[in-house]
Amino acid sequence: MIRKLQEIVELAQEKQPTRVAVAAAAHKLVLQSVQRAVNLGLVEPLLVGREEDIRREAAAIGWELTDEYIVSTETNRAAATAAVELVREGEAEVLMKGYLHTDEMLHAVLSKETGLRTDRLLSHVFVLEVPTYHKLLLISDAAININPDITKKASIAQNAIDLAKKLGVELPKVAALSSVETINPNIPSTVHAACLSKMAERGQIKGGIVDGPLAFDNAISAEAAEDKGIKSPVSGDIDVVVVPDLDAGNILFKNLEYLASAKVAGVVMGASAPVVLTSRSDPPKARVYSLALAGLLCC
Ligand code: COD
Repeated sequence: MIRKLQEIVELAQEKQPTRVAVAAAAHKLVLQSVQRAVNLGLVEPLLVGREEDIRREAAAIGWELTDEYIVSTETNRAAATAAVELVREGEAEVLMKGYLHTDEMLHAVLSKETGLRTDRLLSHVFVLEVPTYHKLLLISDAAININPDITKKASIAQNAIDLAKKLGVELPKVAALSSVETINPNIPSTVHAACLSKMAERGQIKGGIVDGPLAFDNAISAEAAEDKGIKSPVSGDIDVVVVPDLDAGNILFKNLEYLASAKVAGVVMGASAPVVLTSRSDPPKARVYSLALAGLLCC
């Protein structure tokens, strides 16, 4: 079982470099992270965007690009479409969001005619290494599905379980989160969480143990659960949290990243290829971890 993000980097380094199409690549932070990943032997990039801008930004970080790295397009929207097309055509194995808005990237990915859709829901999974927790913690969905219903949450849980298994967790433990651990119809996430728990028991979510509703303290700490008299098969040892909605998930992961010094990687599951969807303010390190994670998932 993988316990550190650095282990993901090391495992990805054992493989051939992953061919990555980077949409809207003309930005210093984006190029720095791709350059770092190239130097680590993780990726072989196709940088999609305005050639002039890509060359200027690359020169600013001292990266002399060879022609075969660049695919020239005029606008961000065209870059997103072209990068998705490179993945569809098999020229690239992974799609990476550069300096453009998440929804712009996702619309290209979700296009019925030219996107990377499958019969599965696309959902994002953050993989966090939190210094105060004994294993990697997966958080989903904090980046794509805004206010998912129960059916979507079941798919979100399934995608996260599938990723946890790829990271070597045999039987992932999932906490379906809410603010309290008893069912209150006035708090819809408690009802959703209880349903997810039952759906896993009935085989509608496969390959993991799902329990909920759990508040974050009872999910993370067995003592906290015990103090409240909660008997849960996952408390204190969870691999995955399924969050009530995008806002809650986003606040949770940024909290852990900024206040608890968590290291972060992330990937979109459910598309025909892994998609790296880092935020525009993410440091190069997070992007490199995400590229390594995506590399591990493809092929
Ligand atoms: N998986 C698969 N198909 C989907 C998904 C999904 N997660 N979401 C929508 N679709 C399909 C629908 O079935 C439909 O066919 C088509 O895509 C359009 O669906 P809409 O109209 O419901 O979706 P949109 O286009 O309004 O929005 C989809 C987004 C993913 C762009 C939207 O949910 C979004 O903006 N998410 C938040 C992204 C974001 O800003 N994240 C930032 C936080 S870091």
